[in-house]
Amino acid sequence: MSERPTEKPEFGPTRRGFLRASVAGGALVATGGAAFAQTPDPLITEVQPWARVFGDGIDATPYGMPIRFETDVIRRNVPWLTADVTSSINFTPIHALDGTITPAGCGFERHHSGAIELAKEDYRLMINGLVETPLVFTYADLERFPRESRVHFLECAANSGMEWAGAQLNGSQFTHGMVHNMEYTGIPLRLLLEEAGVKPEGKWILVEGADASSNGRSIPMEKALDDCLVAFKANGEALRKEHGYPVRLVVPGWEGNMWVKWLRRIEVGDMPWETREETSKYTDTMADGSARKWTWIMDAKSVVTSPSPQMPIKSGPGPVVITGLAWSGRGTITRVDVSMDGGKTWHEARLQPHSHDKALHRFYFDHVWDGSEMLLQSRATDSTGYVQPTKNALRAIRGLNSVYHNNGIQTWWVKSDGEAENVEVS
Ligand SMILES: Nc1nc2c(c(=O)[nH]1)N[C@H]1C(S)=C(S)[C@@H](COP(=O)(O)O)O[C@H]1N2
Ligand SMILES: [Mo]
Repeated sequence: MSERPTEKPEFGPTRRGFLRASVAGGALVATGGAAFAQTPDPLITEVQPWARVFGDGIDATPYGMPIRFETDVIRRNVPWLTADVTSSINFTPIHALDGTITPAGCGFERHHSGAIELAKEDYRLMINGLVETPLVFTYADLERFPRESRVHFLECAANSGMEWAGAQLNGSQFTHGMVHNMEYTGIPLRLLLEEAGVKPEGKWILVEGADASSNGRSIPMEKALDDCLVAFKANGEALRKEHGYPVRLVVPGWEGNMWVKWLRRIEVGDMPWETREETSKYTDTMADGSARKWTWIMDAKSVVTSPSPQMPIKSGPGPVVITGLAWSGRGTITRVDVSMDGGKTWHEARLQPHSHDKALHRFYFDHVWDGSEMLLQSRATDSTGYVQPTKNALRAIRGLNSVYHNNGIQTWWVKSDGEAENVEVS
């Protein structure tokens, strides 16, 4: 019997040296050398348990959930904000996501009277008021109208609202997580309004939900006929219960409160209704006591999602991917700059291509970190040329009484141990 040479890899100094030399100009530099173990690594050299068995059968997960190692990528709330279950807010784990689409299962929720369960068979949508023919649609009726699919962000007007007086919540999930971005499939609202026939005096619509709060809002006819969708799918599947199943309104670029869930009625009128949601709420009291009203559009905003307080730099000095999100209710994002010294100097980040109008954009800035402290910021510019302001610039105009529409620049203080904290620079 002839002796055959062993096929087991050897990790003597010579071979290691060869590996090191062969990749020195490429992968080794890019990874900071972290991938090259000094001793034989059983994860490379040994056949692992998962390679010796059959995995789960395909019918084990007819509707899949994330693997158990990812169970901390979840919506979270801030206990002092949600005193009871019927007035609830939670936050998208934006610190742990990448790309731009928010998985429905972790897209934040905001309900004024809880999330209701409404079956398609029980669903009705009424259009009444200043129309030629008042109409009631069933879910099946809606499915027969021409539909479109579009990606849009939804941001609650109160996102970052707790930060008006100063840095407060420690994590991008909590400071900026009242935003999600999904691909909606729905009927242009214009088609349904045309079906009913809007009378010439019809200049506004009132939109209401089927939940107890009804969340009524007035929307000018111009916007209703422009780009609103009566949506029944998000990210390809039926809306989740908490996002308005079976039908919600999509109002691209406008504050989340107008995106009525469980949409049940659209009334056409000749003036706004002045509902609770647009008078005592979703109106800002200025420093002099006057009210700033009808602030529908979400202005350009951005945030570094990693590194951030929930995403410290664990790998020490060397290459670090600085990444975040940027969006504008007025169009697209044309540029994002990143600062590591609290806004003194700026560096243009890489914006991911194929971004959508009034949708989240992803930016990256690849940095070789020397381990010194950073005051990390991002600053978005949108397609109208508007540049995201500092928090102090906003306060100079709007005072400190506001809750809504805080789109100021966020600062993370990244310390030399890689931990990060929510701070402000003056
Ligand atoms: N019917 C109804 N629609 C509603 C609400 C509600 O409580 N009831 N909340 C509004 C608010 S304030 C926001 S920010 C968004 C939140 O949408 P989401 O829960 O899908 O994130 O829905 C809006 N639409
Ligand atoms: Mo909201």
